[in-house]
Amino acid sequence: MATRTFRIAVIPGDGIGQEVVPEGLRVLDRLAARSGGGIAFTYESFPWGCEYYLKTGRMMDPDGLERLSAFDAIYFGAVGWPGVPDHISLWGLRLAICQGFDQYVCQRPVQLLPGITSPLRNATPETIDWVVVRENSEGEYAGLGGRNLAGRGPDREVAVQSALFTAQGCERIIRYAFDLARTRKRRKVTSVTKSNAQQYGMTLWDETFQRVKAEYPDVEIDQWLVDAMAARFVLRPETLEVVVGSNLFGDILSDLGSALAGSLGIAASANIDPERRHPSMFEPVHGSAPDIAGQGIANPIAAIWTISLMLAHLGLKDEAQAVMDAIKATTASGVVTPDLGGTARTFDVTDAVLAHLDD
Ligand code: GGG
Repeated sequence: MATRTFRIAVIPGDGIGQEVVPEGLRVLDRLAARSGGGIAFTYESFPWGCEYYLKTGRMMDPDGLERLSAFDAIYFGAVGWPGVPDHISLWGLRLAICQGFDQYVCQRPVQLLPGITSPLRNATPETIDWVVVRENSEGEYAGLGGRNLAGRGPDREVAVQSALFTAQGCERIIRYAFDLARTRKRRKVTSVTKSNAQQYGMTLWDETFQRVKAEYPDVEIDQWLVDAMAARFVLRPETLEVVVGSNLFGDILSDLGSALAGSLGIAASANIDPERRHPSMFEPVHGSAPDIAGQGIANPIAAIWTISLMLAHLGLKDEAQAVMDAIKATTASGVVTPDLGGTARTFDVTDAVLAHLDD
């Protein structure tokens, strides 16, 4: 049997990124070992992040994208650390890769796993189960603007930050959401904007949504304003299936969704180039968590669930499902870290996942 080898670029980044990424790699190694030579993963690790910045003045090397382009996928941990301004670290690494590779989809599943308690009174794994599709290439993260006119005097500086919405950018993310809905148990897409107040960019989004939906008569739709949607996440989560929104709204809503599913420590995400012109990048939603970094208690579930998303993207559907099943068996058995009310350490949780992979 010929071995299918997948080349993975590994960027642990900062803080707990360095603790959870090795746990995800343990899962990949176990899958390779149990495949009997069917699949293999090779890794190259990149030291980029805030420590690298403090040494070199750069979050990643100038030829970083070129080097990453040789890989089948990128596995990323977290970015951000005290001592480096957050906008420097975010733009220098995560956004440089997502935007540089036009990974215009950020897909973030929200699912209540067995054994985990949601802060919502009546939540069940059936009522908390949807996907946030975050536009990942433009919108509020276009980086357009500036700070100037400081010469006007102390406390009178002016800053401008503009959101960019293009018809093409809106169409491709909305179309992705509709296509995704066709793969889900309920074919439904909910679009989120704030077009009553954001009367230019977000009306373009709304109009594009209306145009694209005509091509998907089999998919149910609704369109909500983001403030009302935040309340709906809490009050009527069972009505959600695929939620598509701008870069900023998608980011905020997916954090809310993760909290409702029990913890940011379980939330996975995939930054995808659907056209596969470039490698896609897979990362837990959580950041570097300086408050718990180095203690060995970071929850590895988000990083391991992220591995499942990566496997699915690489065409390894059975392996992706096996990882999800092992995660669910682990949470159901109560082997969880302190963010979920448990006493397990990072390593213990991965050990349990690996044991369930062998069930
Ligand atoms: N693993 C995700 C991560 O490190 N995120 C850092 C962050 O601050 N992200 C903000 C954003 O992507 O909007």
